[in-house]
Amino acid sequence: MRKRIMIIGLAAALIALARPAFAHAELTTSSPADGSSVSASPTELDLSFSEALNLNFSGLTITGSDKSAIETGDPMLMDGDKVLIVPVSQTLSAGAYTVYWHVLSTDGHKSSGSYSFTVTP
Ligand SMILES: [Cu+2]
Repeated sequence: MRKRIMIIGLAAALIALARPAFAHAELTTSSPADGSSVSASPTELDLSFSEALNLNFSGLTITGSDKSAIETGDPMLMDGDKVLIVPVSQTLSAGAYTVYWHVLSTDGHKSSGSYSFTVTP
């Protein structure tokens, strides 16, 4: 327990040190989470970032295991423009899905990445 707190403290210190050089938006959490399994098809994807985003230049695509694109609705921002919310327009069948996100933070920096989750029957 104490070791975990130390590691969290160290990680926080490293993030604090890295901040001036890397102030652009990084994905901090998502729902469904990276590597998670969900039993129900999500109705939306929530991506939390470290910085506020510019909605006009931020978005995502989600693909199934056969690389086919999943239909999504219009993205929106919440919580100080740091959370990108994208409705999922179709029901996801069981399988693995990858989310490819790209964002422009309000400091003018672009960043992108991807993560995956699984829908279980
Ligand atoms: Cu930046």
